[in-house]
Amino acid sequence: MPVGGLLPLFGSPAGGGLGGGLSGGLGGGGSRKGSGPAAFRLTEKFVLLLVFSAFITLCFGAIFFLPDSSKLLSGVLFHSSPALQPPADHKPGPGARVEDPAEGRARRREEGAPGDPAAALEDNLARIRENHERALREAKETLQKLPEEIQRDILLEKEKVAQDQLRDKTLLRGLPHVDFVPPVGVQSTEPADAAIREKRAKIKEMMKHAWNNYKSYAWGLNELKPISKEGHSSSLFGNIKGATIVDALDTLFIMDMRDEFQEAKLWIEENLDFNVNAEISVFEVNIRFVGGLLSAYYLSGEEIFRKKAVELGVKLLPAFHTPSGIPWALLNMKSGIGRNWPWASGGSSILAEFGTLHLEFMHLSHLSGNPIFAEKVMNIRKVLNKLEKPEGLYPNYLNPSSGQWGQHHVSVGGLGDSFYEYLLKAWLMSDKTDLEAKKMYFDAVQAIETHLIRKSSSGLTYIAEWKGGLLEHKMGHLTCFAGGMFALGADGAPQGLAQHYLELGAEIARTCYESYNRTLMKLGPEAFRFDGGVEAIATRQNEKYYILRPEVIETYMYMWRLTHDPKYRKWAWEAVEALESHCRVNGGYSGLRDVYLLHESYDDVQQSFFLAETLKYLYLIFSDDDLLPLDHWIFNTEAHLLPILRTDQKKVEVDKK
Ligand code: DMJ
Repeated sequence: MPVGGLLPLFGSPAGGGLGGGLSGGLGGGGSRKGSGPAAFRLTEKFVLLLVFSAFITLCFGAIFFLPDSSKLLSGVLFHSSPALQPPADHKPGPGARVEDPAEGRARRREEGAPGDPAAALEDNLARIRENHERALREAKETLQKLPEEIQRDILLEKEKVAQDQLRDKTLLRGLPHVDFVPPVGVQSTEPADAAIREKRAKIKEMMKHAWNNYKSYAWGLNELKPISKEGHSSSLFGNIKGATIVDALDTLFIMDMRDEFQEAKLWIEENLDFNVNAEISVFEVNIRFVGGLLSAYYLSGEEIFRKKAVELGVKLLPAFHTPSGIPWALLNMKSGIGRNWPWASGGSSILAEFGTLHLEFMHLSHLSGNPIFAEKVMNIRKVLNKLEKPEGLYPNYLNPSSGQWGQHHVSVGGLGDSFYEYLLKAWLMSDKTDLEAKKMYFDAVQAIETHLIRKSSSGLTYIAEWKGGLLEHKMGHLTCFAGGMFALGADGAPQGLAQHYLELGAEIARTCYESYNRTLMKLGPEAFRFDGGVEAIATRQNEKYYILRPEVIETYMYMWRLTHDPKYRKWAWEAVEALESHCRVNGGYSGLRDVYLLHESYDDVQQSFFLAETLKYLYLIFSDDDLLPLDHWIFNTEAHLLPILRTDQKKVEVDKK
């Protein structure tokens, strides 16, 4: 795409005029609008002038007001020139520690008498000298920057200050009053059929086994190691604690495990702390923690969950401090400094990560009365809509600085998956008023069908991966969620296509079922292939593991709800039996290293999503449809519940008292 295509966006107040220069600078090509001195705008001239006059003032200050200022000036201005460095005999010898000026002052203060006027004067002068040195350094750095970069830095800094103010305000003043809307369909009736009742009870027992073991051996930590019987920590959450507790909340609630729900709530009140000095994954923390807390609030009406969700949402806002507004993947919760995964194509952000914030952020605005969260995610959409898509497809990588795509890899599995899911659900969650999301979803699905969806020689439909135009005939376990997505979206499909999308969902469900059925353990591998004479089978050792993932069961749940074809209950029950035979251990449930072996090789992790998703979807398959009806609830990508925002409820009711 010509670089100029981005300019109108970045010229707008939201884009802040900052990316125009950057995209021009990085994108190369001829359309460097706004670059070169002739094109300087008034503000840019003004900034340059300011910087220059600050520099001159500092030089004068240094000459006239500092003792021994000539030495200082030469030290500061010419410190990079070896000819002007102090003689070698002034340097510390090998092994000697260099004393920093502040340390020296402190030492001298300790050595001298208290209140020594000479020491105080020396102190003051040294401080002035350090400030001058810093100012000169900054002025020098600023002079080396392009005017566009200066302007961008000013805007980012302004935004950072505004967000810090918002955080302080939100946390100090408390949240506005919101009328709690009693949740629909959270008290389900027992299924009439005794066999189904029994199966449902069995799944609740599985939840108890997972929860009780977590409680016994890893309470308050993120996850459980069911073989070692101790806590498991994952770098995805930095040192935020309690991932299993927050992820399990809504499953406990709908399974009517009220005592467990109360102990989880108490732990959250007393221990859940986001003031951690560590780097977290913005995506994971959003889907599990923000999603889990929002869901618990909407089910129970307990204010603590709303408060914690908004507090965490505010903490995530600095991730959006990038020139394009596309957030960083990783964020230090204390410093607010973000970055991307080092392995991601040229410093790119990941489609499935920045594209999976929308649902939670819309609800954060709804519950806090502050539009900032919605603005952030709507800006992501705006950036995406300005970009040209190769063959109508969305690449997995997008550079947050240039606002341009990285590598042209496309996937409906890892790195892409939940972006598509959130387009569809954004439309549904808006009570079908967000027509932009609907269009983006159906356009994307059409391109996916044309370029990625294929049939194997025996007739299994699968979704391949696209690597810059070449197909890799592999489908991930993660990709299996798409069966449910196609079926859920069928209702709103362009004319005449509803039945087609329902059938496509059923075909994907069948393929994913086969990926389970063709293993010895009857649980699916991480990825399976359709080449070299195989179909729906993992051929590489590092793709044979199963980590208690939910996607196949998630698709069975949607297919069951939308068709009531009994085969989905049958397949789901086969999965329950396989989980019980191969993953259940004394200390909880464990993932498996190879599903094609006769004997289990455990990975020793009970993933928090096993309680949030796998067990919840299984429970729903064996419940009547009046439990969490799909026309009232949306499941976020971690199976947390968000109510559809009815048109008449969309305005937050702020208490005017
Ligand atoms: C979950 O955290 C979510 O479902 C996410 O969208 C994908 N990965 C895991 C489960 O496999």
